[in-house]
Amino acid sequence: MRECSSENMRYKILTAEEAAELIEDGECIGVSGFTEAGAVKVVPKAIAEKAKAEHAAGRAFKLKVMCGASNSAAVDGELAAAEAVSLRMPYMSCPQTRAQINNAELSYQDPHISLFAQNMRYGIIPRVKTAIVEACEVTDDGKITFTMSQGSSADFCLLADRIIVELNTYHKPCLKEIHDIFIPEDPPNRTPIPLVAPEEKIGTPYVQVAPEKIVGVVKTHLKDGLPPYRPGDTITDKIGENVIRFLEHEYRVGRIPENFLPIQSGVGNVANAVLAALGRSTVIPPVKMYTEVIQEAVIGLIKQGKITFASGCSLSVSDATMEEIYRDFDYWKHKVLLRPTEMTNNPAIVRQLGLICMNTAIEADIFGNVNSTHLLGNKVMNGIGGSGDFARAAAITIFSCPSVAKGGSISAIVPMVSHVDHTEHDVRVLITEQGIADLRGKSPRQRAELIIENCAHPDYKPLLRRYVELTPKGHTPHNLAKAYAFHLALQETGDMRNVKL
Ligand code: 0RQ
Repeated sequence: MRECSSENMRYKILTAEEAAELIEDGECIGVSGFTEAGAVKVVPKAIAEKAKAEHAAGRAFKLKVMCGASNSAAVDGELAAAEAVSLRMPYMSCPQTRAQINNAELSYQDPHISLFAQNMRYGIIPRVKTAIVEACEVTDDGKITFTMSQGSSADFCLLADRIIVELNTYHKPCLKEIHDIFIPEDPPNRTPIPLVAPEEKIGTPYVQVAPEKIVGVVKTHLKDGLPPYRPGDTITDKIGENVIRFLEHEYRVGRIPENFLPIQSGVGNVANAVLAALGRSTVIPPVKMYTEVIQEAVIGLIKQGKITFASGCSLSVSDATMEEIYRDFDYWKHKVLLRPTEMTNNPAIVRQLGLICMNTAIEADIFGNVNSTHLLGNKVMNGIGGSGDFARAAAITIFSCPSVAKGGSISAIVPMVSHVDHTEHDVRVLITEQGIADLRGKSPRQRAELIIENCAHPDYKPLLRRYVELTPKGHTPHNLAKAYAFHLALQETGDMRNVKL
């Protein structure tokens, strides 16, 4: 069905090991991949082997690793296992990387993803020396077309001194029809970004680099290897239903326009359940999506006609779905579009399009502050990802989570979050499987009442009410002495229900 257009290309063909040999200790590398989608597949493994050999020989070998966001087991997993990473940016979700971060063996910086590329261009964060990117096509005049994701790969290629391309012949050059790369000028010279609808193309399908920078091409023929879609459980299904019930109500009363608003949805189990519930709604009309990760559940909704178009920076779908997309590419090329994260997560565009943004919390407090990243304040889970980019700029910001975790021993609704990612000013609606708290226009005391009554688990309602009663005066019923009593009970007894107030 396809033939790589670069059979007689000008670039040097390298093995993964030869490519790895180019990478030196202390270097900053920029690696493609956003989830497993579009991740480089063989060079990172070879770098990990090199790191192990260097360590065995008593030599230092650690790299600063820049990615779009979370990356594959081949990138994050193998490099972390080889203890080859000194700094990782931005978002990650890899267990080995997480363990090293939480043991303070690896520096992790977790910025809002929309600013990541601009900050690298400004020199605020380390600039990549070598970009290692997966492409479906690379032309002799330096046009690189990515595969299933963009993230910050275009910026990595433009900023790097040299580029190693993994040319994956499993993917087809026709993918250029679903890519749109637009890199804005830097302030103060930025002109308005000319994007007014999710389906609009405003850039080029490839990144143009100086061909001399491409120091080698490594050929592969590999799928992304994402597992099939996992259906939700009763709790996540109930959360999904509550989110959609809220949106249906807003639509019925006319606070969402007739043709609805474009939606953004986070990743993970809860996000999948929300999308599944959207598919069942007979009230919400077909919608467009302007999001970060286009995940598997979106594909089903596009086929169903519920989502008419999805713009994102990563097409994070199972191998079987990818095959389906290739089989009917003439249909799909009009349904999905991939952009750099600087565009997908751009708060100016989010505000302009009036997105409904739906992301997930680890815990929320009774005033609406949300923690999406940390356990007990000091152990990072994954990172903020794009959730902050979307939360503040959205037309409606919804955060959701199960009301309890770990069999009920942890309440997701607490007096005060142990880490703040999204403040009470950004969080407009909080939803659990218990119900919906619409916080818009509510004072802190009203918010506390709504969140406790509508979102907290019944086991924790009396304890949270008692906390509010402890502080009868003041604008915000916040008690400095007891604010972390729930967390301390968890730390000391393994169960927040043992809290003493
Ligand atoms: O752990 O798997 O060991 O049981 O956290 O929790 O409920 O399965 O939820 O998979 O949707 O992940 C916030 C982490 C939620 C994710 C987070 C434990 C719980 C379980 C996972 P187990 P769930 P999800 C931007 C979108 C930040 C970035 C973002 C995330 C595990 O959604 O990283 O929003 N978000 N990006 O048991 C201890 C608690 C806990 C807890 C849950 N309070 N204490 N453990 N867990 N609550 C935009 C995009 O488009 C991508």
